[in-house]
Amino acid sequence: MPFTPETALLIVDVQNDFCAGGTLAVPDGDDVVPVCNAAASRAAAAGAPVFASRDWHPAESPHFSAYGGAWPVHCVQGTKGARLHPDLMLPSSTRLVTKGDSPFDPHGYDAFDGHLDDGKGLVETLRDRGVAQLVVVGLATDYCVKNSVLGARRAGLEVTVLTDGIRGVNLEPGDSAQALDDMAHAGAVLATLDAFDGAPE
Ligand code: VGL
Repeated sequence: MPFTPETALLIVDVQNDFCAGGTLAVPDGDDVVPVCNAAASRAAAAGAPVFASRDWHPAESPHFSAYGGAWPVHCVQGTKGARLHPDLMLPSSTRLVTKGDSPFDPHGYDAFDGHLDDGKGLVETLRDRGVAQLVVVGLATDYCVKNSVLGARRAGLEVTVLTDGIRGVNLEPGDSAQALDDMAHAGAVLATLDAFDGAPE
């Protein structure tokens, strides 16, 4: 089932703070970058729209342990840590989905709770484009990837998760395996990029 104009690619939170040297570095997080780039280039070639979500927290976010949340400070609005990984090569038409920017929401994991630069949500934006199918890659398997996939399933989208294009935090061993189970249970298909969209000649 390759990319088509009715498919969208969602690249979740491939930001400096989730990669090597970041404040919440996901083990081997950088490994997703080449898979994201290949998926983005195949999506663009097929006329499939590309979206990149970003965690975009206020400096005093309830998501951070200093303010009652679970996490070290990361992806603070306007900082280097919040920028997309410098090696990501995305089509110029890629649209950013901003999430986690509320000073009140302690989670902000689901890109479907986020908004585009025009203030619209992802569901409405995808519906306007006639998109019925979503392909998901990025960070982290056990948080924002999982929650965005579940959000997409609740919105009635067909979802494929590219397993070679995701990596997990694994605060507890097995968290990523559990997340894969949860996504599959919700009806998401798990596949590698090449299985989803055969390698180009
Ligand atoms: C994420 C942990 C904390 C993610 C965000 O992007 O998956 N993980 N905040």
